[in-house]
Amino acid sequence: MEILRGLQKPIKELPSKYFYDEVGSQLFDRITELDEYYLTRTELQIMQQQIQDIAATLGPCCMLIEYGSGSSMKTRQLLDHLAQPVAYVPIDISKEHLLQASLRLSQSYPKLEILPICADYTSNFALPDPTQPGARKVAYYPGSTIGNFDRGPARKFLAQIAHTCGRGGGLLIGVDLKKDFAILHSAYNDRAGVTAAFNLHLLERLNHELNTDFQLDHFGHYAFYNPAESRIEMHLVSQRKQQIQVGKEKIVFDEYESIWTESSYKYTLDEFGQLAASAGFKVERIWLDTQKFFSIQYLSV
Ligand code: AVJ
Repeated sequence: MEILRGLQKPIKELPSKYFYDEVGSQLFDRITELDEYYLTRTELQIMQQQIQDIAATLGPCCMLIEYGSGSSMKTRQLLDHLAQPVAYVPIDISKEHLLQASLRLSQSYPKLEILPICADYTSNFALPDPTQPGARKVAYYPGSTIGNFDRGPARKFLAQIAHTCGRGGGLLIGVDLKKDFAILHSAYNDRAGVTAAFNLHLLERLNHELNTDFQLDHFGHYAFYNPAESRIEMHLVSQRKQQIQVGKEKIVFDEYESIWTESSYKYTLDEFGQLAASAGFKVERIWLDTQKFFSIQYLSV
């Protein structure tokens, strides 16, 4: 299985998608409210300031497809301003979250057709047919979650979205930008230690779901910006020599050996433009905050 394979690699790693169980999602929500974590706040600010222009760019009568919709909080603003949206397709791996959010949305937007899909959005899922066929397809991927992908997989995933949306369609995406390393560093090393708790919770989750015996106080949170790779790397560092039982397998840790738990790539506008182009998109519009910390971009197919 994916987790065991990751821990058996010469450089140990765990996929970051496993952060988001119930407690992990709550910890992430607390991260988004931290002073140091500028991403969510800045993206919302851009949305609020530019929503008229964004909605006009997306155009009327589209089918909105959200990748990793979670509780669909940012989507409401979009739905409030889009002209006659035909359908909303939220895709999320967490079923409870997805169905609850869909129910609440259907109460707020009684005329909107809501077609939730419970799936890993990187997998090959089938799009449902809306009652009103032939609508332009617009994907929505906020939060700079694209930053979690390495270059190759990022291109592949964007190309898959381009294919799903087809000619005339597009993608509204949030992309975090390169900036002063100290600001990046603080965003992933907050004083209150919420990011550390979020990182360590991954081990707690493995303990619960795989019956492993990780001791959380034998690992430490370590996050830093790697300029050569343009990414924040988040690690869990073993504080001692230790062995962990994972099913029938023993995983041996040296003192100071790490598990790589997340990458969060940062882009210049040019670099992201090249990535988008290599996936078959054209950058139509870019909206920024005054500090140029974060971007929201509309890419057309
Ligand atoms: C939700 C993937 C965009 O990379 O900044 C926050 C997750 N990790 N703090 C990010 C995260 C540590 C976040 N994304």
